[in-house]
Amino acid sequence: MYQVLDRESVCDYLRSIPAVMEVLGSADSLQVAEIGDGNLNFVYRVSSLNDASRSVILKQAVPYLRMVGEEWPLARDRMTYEIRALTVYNQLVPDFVPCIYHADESMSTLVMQCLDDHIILRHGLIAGEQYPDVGRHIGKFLAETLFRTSAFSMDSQARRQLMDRFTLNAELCKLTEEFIFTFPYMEHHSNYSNPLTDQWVRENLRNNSEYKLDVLKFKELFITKTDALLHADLHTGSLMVNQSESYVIDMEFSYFGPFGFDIGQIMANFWLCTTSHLHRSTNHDMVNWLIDQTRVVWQVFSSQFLKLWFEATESAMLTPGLLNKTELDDYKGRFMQKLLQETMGFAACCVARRTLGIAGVADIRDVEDLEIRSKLEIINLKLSMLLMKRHDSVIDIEDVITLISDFYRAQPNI
Ligand code: ADP
Ligand code: SR1
Ligand code: MG
Repeated sequence: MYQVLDRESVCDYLRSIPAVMEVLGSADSLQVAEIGDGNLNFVYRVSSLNDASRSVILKQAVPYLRMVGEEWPLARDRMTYEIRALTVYNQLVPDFVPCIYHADESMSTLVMQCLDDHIILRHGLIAGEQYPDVGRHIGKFLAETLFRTSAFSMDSQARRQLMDRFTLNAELCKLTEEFIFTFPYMEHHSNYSNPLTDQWVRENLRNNSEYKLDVLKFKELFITKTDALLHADLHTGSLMVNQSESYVIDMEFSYFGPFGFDIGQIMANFWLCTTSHLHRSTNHDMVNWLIDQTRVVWQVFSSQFLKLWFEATESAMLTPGLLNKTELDDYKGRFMQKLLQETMGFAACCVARRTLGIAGVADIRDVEDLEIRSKLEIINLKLSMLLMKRHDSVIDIEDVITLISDFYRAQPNI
């Protein structure tokens, strides 16, 4: 029976779960802190008073959108999809996700490994911290999760059965359809407003038919393309990192969608932070490092994806004897170029939504001076429009990196 937990009832709830008590040890000395800073759910860190290293995270979905309140109902079955995706990820990429101690779809709760030695990547990047392996880890995570749940890897029936477990993540897909692909490009009461940016947006972005029609093309891809199981909310707030490890959290938006959406979303978030360092940093070290990490993400993703593809001889897509090596190599080359182009288009949408929509990013929204913030916002929007304009002509990742580097080199320090 579903019950909303609070700081008091969390302990009683956990005490009734033997697998969790094995981690926490003694049942009568638990401490609880609500640490959720996300938009949707409640997250508690529960630890032993005697031994703070014994800790777990309990995440519970409530039947509304946390960032707005009870007046915005939202089905709590989003936790079912987070549990399912985290279970799949634990099979595919156990080194990159927290392990599950307990999951209860009826209570919409997930109890998982507490990442005490890690911080949210967004927070670290804003502070100017660099993580030497993060781009490589993200590239590997993307290749393994996307390839192994795609028709290039799975057989047709098994893949459709897996898809079936994610098809009805309907409310969260609708949130994305609206908040990433619709509202930011029109007047809408939910949009963020900075009076110093609004007029520029009206004149240059919401009046730009070519740009809006391109956004619609990507909305269509988001709705219709079912390449692989996506995380679907893969931004720098969904990664917890330290100098040697990277963990992906918060996969409640998971569904079968286009490969490029996950890749484009994370790249967009690196570039949002790049823009913020035109103001936050006094030199271009962080700007250059962030851009370079997006190169690494793509390089590692594409080489690992192609390696897995080379090893997969039979799948829903591939039947031995259908294509010779030259034909297959030709197909792969065109496929990877098209995927990079789609990635750029999705990145363009993600940059715009985090600038104009309700769910902004701290990288930009935490800049208190409205004039400075507006300058950064307009840079983001110019970047989004540039990416969208050029997305279908990029040839390879060096082309993209040249485009991005030239763009940032042309911006003043703010
Ligand atoms: P939401 O779905 O509401 O966005 P998140 O899954 O992003 O919630 O979690 C909110 C916050 O809780 C994260 O930003 C992070 O600080 C913390 N958190 C979530 N999962 C863990 C974990 N496994 N270990 C440590 N902290 C976590
Ligand atoms: C109302 S949209 C809230 C946003 O927060 C989540 O993290 C997703 O990014 C979603 O789009
Ligand atoms: Mg979330």
